[in-house]
Amino acid sequence: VAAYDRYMTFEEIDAHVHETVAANPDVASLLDLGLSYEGRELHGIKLSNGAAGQKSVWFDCAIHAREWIAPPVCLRIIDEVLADPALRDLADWYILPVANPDGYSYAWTDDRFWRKTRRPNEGSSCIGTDPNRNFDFLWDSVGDFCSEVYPGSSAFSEPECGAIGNFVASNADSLVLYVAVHSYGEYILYPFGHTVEPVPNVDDLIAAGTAAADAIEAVAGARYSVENSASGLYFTYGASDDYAYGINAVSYSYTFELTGGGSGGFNPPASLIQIVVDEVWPGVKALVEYTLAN
Ligand code: 0X9
Ligand code: ZN
Repeated sequence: VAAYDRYMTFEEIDAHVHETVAANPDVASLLDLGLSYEGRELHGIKLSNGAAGQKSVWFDCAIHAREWIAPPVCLRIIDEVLADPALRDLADWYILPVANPDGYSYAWTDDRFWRKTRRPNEGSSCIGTDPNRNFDFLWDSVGDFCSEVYPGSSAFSEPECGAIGNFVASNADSLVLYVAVHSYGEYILYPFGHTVEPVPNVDDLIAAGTAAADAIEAVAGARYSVENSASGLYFTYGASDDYAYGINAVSYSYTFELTGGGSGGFNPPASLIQIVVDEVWPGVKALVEYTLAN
């Protein structure tokens, strides 16, 4: 079981992933997506009942480096799915607790509010790309190197994004649900980020998102707001959720924006971790149950 009374470093989380796989060889296996720019392992977990032809669901956390409240949610999902065979009968679960390990590590050592990757930009002293603008769906080159939302020199210029994108595209046959866990704002966002035009299955996206928000509210009283990304937040191009949905890898795709706290919203006290994972897990469960049934 992961620690929920303090934030874990990338090394601690990676070690926890390996220990979990080693301790549960019958249901857990290592999800190895290769290396980050600086050579850190993109390691997640696959949880499965081992049956062939299962549907699957995906969760990634902390593609934005400073959003430390996200990895505990991924770790909590792993704990829950390990403990309940019925959840593994619903689907295979792919969970990547730290999607941007270089940035996450840099946020520990140097800059608590770092957002981007750590790959240098040729011709600039400003480092990094916004990984959630780097996916190869309606990727847009607009933005300067120093911007917090710099989209990168090309779609999938960031190995972290390419690894996730490649996995999602290669597993389109089985995937039904993609969730990127971010902070903050208490939103459940659905595609697209580039338009407020309703997508074809918008009613299903809202119904599933609302099932999740209701389950969260039942625990917490916090009301996550279910919104189109563009109208609920702002316009974006090249985000991971829009990629998964836009290439038709999944019919259900979301970004969870968790509860914020501390300076600027991105530094919730560690005392909030347990509260957030306790309230978000029932939402995740309800979302997976809904999307697998519909
Ligand atoms: O801007 C983002 O990437 C996300 N918000 S955050 O504060 N965590 O940076 C929202 C992304 C929502 N999804 C799309 N716009 N497609
Ligand atoms: Zn984010």
